Formats: sequence, C-alpha cells, structure tokens
Amino acid sequence: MRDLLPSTNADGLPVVPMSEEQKYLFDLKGWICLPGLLSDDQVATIREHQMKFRFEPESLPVEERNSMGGPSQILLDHPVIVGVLNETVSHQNIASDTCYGFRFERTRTDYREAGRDNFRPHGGGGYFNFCGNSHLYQMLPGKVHSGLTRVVWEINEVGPGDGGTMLLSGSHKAAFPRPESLSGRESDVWDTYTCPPGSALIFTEALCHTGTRWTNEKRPRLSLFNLYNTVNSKWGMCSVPREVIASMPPLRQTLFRGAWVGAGDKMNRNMYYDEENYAI
Ligand SMILES: O=C(O)CCC(=O)C(=O)O
Repeated sequence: MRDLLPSTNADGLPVVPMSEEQKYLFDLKGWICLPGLLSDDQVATIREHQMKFRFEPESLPVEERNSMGGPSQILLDHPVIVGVLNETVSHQNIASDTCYGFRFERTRTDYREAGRDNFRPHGGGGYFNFCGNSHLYQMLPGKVHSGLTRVVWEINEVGPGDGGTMLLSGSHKAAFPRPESLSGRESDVWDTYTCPPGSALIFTEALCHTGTRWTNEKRPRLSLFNLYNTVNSKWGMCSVPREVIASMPPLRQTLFRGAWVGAGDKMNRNMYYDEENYAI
C-alpha cells in the first residue's frame, strides 16, 4: 500500500491511517464518528481553554485567544484526523514529512445549552457540483475526494437524544432533490451518533446535514467546528489570527499557507508557511 505523507504530525506522533472499514463507511455514508480520541487530561485542558476563550478571553495571552489557540491547537493535526485527511482531502503531490497536503479553513466554538436550536438542513448532492463549489465529493474505484471537510470535536459527552449533528447518510451522492416530506426533524432519514468526550465527527460538506435542539439540561454541547479543504481551494475567511499561528510548530503552520499549488516545472511549490504565504 502506498504511504500517505506526512507520516508524523507536528508533535512527532505517528499518523494513524484510516482502516479499510473506516474508508468504506466514510464513502458509503459521507461521515464517520471516531470516539474517544483524547485522554481525560487532554479533554480537561482543552475544555478549560475553550471556556476561558468563550467567557473571559482577556484572561488568555493573545496567542491563545482563538478556538485553535493554546492547548487546543493539538486538535488541528491530531494523528487520527491527519490520517483521515491524508486519505480523503490531501493533494499528495505537495505533501511531505514537513508539509501537510491539505489546508485548514476556519473554526468556531459552539457552547449550546438546553433549548438552543440549530435546525436548518443544508447541503447534499455534492457529487454533482463543479470544483468552484468546494461542497463537492468525487470518487474513483478505490479513492475518494471529500472536498470541504468538517471535523467536529465533541468536548462533552453526546448521549442518546441530546442533540448532536444530524446527517442524511448517502446524500452526498443523491441525484434527486430532497423531498419536503422527508426533511422534517422527526423524519427517520436522519442519522446521528453518541460519543464520549474527546470524540470527532467527520463529514464531507457535500452531505446534507443539520444541527438540532440541544436537550441535555445537565451539560451543554461544547463543540469545535473545524473545516479543512484541499490546498488549491478556499471557501471561507481564515478565523485564526497570525499571532496564534506564530505560536505553532512549523508543520502545523503549513495548514495556514496560501491557497495555491504551483507544482509544475520550474514553479515554486506551495510547501511552506510564512508571513506572506498566509491565506487570509
Ligand atoms: O449545529 C450543528 O450540529 C451543525 C452545524 C452545521 O450544520 C454547520 O456548521 O454547517
């Protein structure tokens, strides 16, 4: 089997390639949930950082004042997430052991208490979109490209009926418009997941998905909505300031380089991050 680079992340941890089962399910459904990727200590540290960032940002140094700042930056290139993105998003022509083959787009922290709703189904059918629309999905026998790809980190447990993200499995390849009669919150076409703290939900933005009402009175939903894209595409504005990126190791910084490739003969290759090669 070919090696997908990089083989270690910015913290020197070995990247974990997707299993055959994970690849099959991701392609079939358009999403996978990977439970319990973080230790209890990591979850506690990241939760503390997120709560400070949300409720008292001035208490943090400027380089930590972002969803992906400070101790939370390890989520950007967690070894399991890199394994998934190497397989589903990376442009491997310009990936190396010192440069990722994909880009980070943007992030936000969601703190959702009981009663907060976010039901607004969108997306689906991305297999039929052209490349100017990053919400696309492409496939050949044995290989897929997931386009704009969402990684949702669940920092608190998501239990049955709590109100995790709802996903319309398979809709990234759906040829027909979604009928109104199947689109309601109560429709049984929706799938969802339960997971312990420190889990990641990963889905192609080509898939129809929606938030819903958070119902758990005992704990809020605390999630980080991270977005990745291939190196030559950019959908949104970057939400991570330069001073936050400056505090990261060089390999992690390559997630924030400009959106270009340039891998042809005698051309510069986009395999570095610096003050000028930064995607705003
Ligand atoms: O709120 C959620 O669970 C999903 C959010 C969503 O659909 C999105 O960010 O595109």
